Amino acid sequence: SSENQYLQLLRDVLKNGVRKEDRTGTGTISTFGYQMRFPLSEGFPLLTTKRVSFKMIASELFWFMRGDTNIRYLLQNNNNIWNEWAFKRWVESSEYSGPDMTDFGLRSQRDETFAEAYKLEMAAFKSKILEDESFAERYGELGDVYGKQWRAWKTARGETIDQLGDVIRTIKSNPDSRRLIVSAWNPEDVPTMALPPCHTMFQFYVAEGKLSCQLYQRSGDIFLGIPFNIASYALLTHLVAHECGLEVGDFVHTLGDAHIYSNHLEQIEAQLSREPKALPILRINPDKCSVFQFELSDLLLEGYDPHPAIKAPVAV
Ligand code: DHF
Ligand code: TMP
Repeated sequence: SSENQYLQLLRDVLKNGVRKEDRTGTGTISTFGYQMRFPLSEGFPLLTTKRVSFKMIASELFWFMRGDTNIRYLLQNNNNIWNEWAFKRWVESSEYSGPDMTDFGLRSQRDETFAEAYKLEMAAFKSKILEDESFAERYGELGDVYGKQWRAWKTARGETIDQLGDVIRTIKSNPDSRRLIVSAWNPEDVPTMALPPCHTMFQFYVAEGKLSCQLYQRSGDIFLGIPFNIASYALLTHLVAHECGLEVGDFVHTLGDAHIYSNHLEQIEAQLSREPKALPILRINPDKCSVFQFELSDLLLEGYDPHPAIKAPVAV
């Protein structure tokens, strides 16, 4: 199945990658430039060699599509994948007066006493985001990340551009266009983002009644981030195809710096010892049409029977 493309990426980087230090201080094995292709008609590319949460992928994508950049919506949907990057801004702010949380990502892996204090602070932060709206407005914000750039890119004239809405309209009116692009990389906004966009830009392509999508990802955490990114863009392609009355073609995933963090090696060894299973099938509620109206209950993933999840620390 197309899962082998991902497993091959793991093997290739283990074999041919080079040691490279990185911003988080964790250390990686890295390679530059890599491409995978997932034919979406063969099944939905959610990994089966470890359980990956489809709910988190869907709620993160809905969050992008709403134009939302505040983790409050994610927390309301029990999605914790962006907490660390909002938390980082909070503990670095002048309003924070709790215990010192400098380098919490690395320290919580190395120091158990600190890890306990960090857990408490993070739990308090999450409750405050959920309960206190004005706190959430200030500290749940990640800056002008994906949602903002996709739906309301600021222009020099003080207007906004709905890149995703525009691209969907163009797919319908001019499917042969070679300009079906959405860019999340806004150089003017990069300095104020909690994390500059990893999925930098994507392009749609229509031929023979099928919609394909290619993503350029500048930086990819092969064990944690990439399984999410593959499924997220596969889901986006399905939703846009559904709205435009097209079949799904391929998801092409192009990577810049593709890296394995040095503290994910045992997990990857375990994953590579497993046999992939059949991919699940995605069903979409046929009564809904616009991609901006979908909710989790409109999606059904049939036949997802993965191997167990494999935990790993995320580099902050
Ligand atoms: N930083 C780094 N270093 N790697 C990332 O993949 C990453 N991804 C971000 C933000 N910053 C990042 C946003 N996406 C997880 C998955 C995707 C994601 C962030 C985190 C993650 O931790 N996944 C775990 C647990 C998910 C769960 O709670 O069930 C996994 O096992 O997949
Ligand atoms: P960087 O900004 O220094 O490249 O760090 C970002 C890290 O997050 C890097 O390991 C890539 C990873 N990442 C993904 O793999 N996928 C994602 O969707 C996001 C947001 C981050």
